Amino acid sequence: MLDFWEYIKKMFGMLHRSLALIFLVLFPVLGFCTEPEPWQFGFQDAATPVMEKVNELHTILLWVIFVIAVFVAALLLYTGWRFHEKRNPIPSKTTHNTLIEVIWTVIPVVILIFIGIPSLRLIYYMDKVDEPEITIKAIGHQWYWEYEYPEEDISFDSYMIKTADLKPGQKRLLEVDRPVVLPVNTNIRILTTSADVIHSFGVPAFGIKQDSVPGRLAEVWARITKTGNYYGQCYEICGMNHSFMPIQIKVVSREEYDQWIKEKGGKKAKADASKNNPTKL
Ligand SMILES: [Cu+2]
Repeated sequence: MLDFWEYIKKMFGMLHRSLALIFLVLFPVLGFCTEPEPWQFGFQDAATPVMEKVNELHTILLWVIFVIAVFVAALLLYTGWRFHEKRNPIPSKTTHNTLIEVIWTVIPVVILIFIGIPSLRLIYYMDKVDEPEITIKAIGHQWYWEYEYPEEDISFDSYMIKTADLKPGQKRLLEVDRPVVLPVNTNIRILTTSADVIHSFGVPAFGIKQDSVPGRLAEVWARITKTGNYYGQCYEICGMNHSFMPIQIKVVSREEYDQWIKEKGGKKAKADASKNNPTKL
C-alpha cells in the first residue's frame, strides 16, 4: 500500500515538474523564496517537511481536478454536438439507466477515497511532532503578536515596522521590530492562543496556519530546513489593524540561536551565569 502511494506521488510529481519547468521559463522566479514575490506563480518554497507534503498533496489534487474538468468539458461539448436537434430530431424518453447510475456513483466514491487517504495522513502528520526540542508560544493581540519561550522564561512583543520607518531592504507590511528567532533543523512546537479576539498564526513557507482562539491552546510544529527570514501574517480578520500584525521568523544556526537566548537573558543563560558567579544572583 505504501509503495503504491509513493509511486502515485512520484508519477504526479514528474508530470508536475515538467509543466512547472515550462512555466518557469515563461515566468522566471529567482531562487528560493520565503516571502511573497512579484509575479509569483504557486506557493512559496517549502522550508519544512510539512510544507513539502502539502505541496505533494496539492500536486496530486491539481491533476485530479484537471482530469475531471477535461472529462466533464469534453462530455458536455460532445453531448451538445451529438444531441443537437439537427442530429437528433426525435429525442429518447429514457429516464433511468441502472448501470450508468451505479457507475457515476461508484467512480466519484473511488476518487474521494483516493484523495481522502493521503489527505488524512497529512492531517495527522501536521498535527503533532513526536519529539519537540523547543516550544514557543505565539499570543495574538489586537494588533501585534506576543511571543513566549516558556523553557527560557523569555517573552516579548513584536510589532510591524510602519511604512514611514522602513529602512532600505526591509519589507513593507511584513517586517517587525522584534522577530522570532529559531534554530535551523530543530523540532519546534508552536503553541498559539489569543488574548482578545480570534487571530490566526500562519507562515506559508512552513505550511502552518492555525487559529489563535482566546482561552484555548492550539498546537502546530515546524522543522525548518533552511536559514533565513520567513514571513507570515494573521489569517483571521481580527479588527481594524488585522493586516498590520505580520509574523517575522529569523531562522539561524544553533550557535547563533544559543547566543541570542543568552543575550535575551534566557533561563539557561542565567543558570550559566550563576555557576560562574554564584554570589551575584
Ligand atoms: Cu489578528
